[in-house]
Amino acid sequence: MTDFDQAKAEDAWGSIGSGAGGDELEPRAIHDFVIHLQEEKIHPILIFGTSRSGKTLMILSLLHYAKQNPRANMRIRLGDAVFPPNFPYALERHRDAEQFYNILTIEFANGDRPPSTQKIVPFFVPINIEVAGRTYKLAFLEGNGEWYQRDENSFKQFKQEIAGILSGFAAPASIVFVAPTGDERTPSDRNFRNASHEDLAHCVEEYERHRIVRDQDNLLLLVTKWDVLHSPGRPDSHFADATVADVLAEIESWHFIWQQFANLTGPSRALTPYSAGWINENGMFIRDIKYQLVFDKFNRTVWNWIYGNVTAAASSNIPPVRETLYEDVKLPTPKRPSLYQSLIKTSLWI
Ligand SMILES: Nc1nc2c(ncn2[C@@H]2O[C@H](COP(=O)(O)OP(=O)(O)OP(=O)(O)O)[C@@H](O)[C@H]2O)c(=O)[nH]1
Ligand SMILES: [Mg+2]
Repeated sequence: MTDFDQAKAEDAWGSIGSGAGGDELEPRAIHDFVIHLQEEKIHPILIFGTSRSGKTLMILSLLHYAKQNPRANMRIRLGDAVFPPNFPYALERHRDAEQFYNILTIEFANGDRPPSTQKIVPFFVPINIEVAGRTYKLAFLEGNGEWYQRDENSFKQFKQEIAGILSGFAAPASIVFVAPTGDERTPSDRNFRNASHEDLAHCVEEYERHRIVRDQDNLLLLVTKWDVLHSPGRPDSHFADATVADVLAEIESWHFIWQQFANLTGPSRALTPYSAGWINENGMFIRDIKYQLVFDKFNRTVWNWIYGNVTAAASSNIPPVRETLYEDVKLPTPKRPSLYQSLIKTSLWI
């Protein structure tokens, strides 16, 4: 970190808002936490989305894929605690991370859906990822969707831990905005989706407000529950091999989140459809080995994005070298810019 970055990081603490719910944190504690992340070279993956948008299932599906799959080409394990030991609830937060990594991933593998995340404080699931003898550290943010939802016409402020990272973390961060295509229980009901996207657009605004230096960040608009929109069981290829046109046709009408995301300046932005599993309107997983490769592909795509971000953040080259984990889901170099490329600089089309 340069002196300039250090000065900026020190300056930013005054502007951190207070957290909604939970205890008020000391600015010094948040400062030390963010410096700890930087010193330990832990790459934060901040995940925003309303309740039932698919945050927890996405993390579980990614971890399950990496833990179980020989095609994953990487080894992962739970990393050390992300919060310094004297940080409020540090022990409880790490226990939550252990439970998430050791138990919830197994329950997910057995076909159980996780209960709605109900925590007093956010926690991170720290992951060490080893590829070709090199280890990188990252941490997935896990928290309640309710923290990002409008309540009687007003939004809650971001939790201080999150605002602290956005305003004080001097290295690049990864941010995932989770935008569901709908609710599997009532697929034709637009209200769930619209409310979720409106609230998510506010998260993008908050990101912009807190994150002044954001050029090196990578943002992903993750279009979750893709199976609700395009059933895997249908004979067309919209589920398994969505084209740019398929996805644009859907998201162009998403006025709140799509406009907010597309108009954002600074960081690299990407977009991809995603499904953690085929789940029907009764909340049952439909397991069909025929589609496993498609679900694997969704996970490989997101891991590729994460790995690219983590390796670029760790790179000492200028410009930083972004490495690829999976060639099969690598973005082909376009021959000429499409409408999509003029809207989004980085994409994950496969
Ligand atoms: N069809 C389908 N349903 C999904 C998918 N992902 C999540 N769901 C459904 O949505 C529900 C909520 O998913 P979660 O991952 O727990 O949502 P969350 O964003 O973590 O929600 P909170 O913890 O309440 O903030 C799950 O129980 C599933 O029923 C998906 O890829 N496809
Ligand atoms: Mg959750």
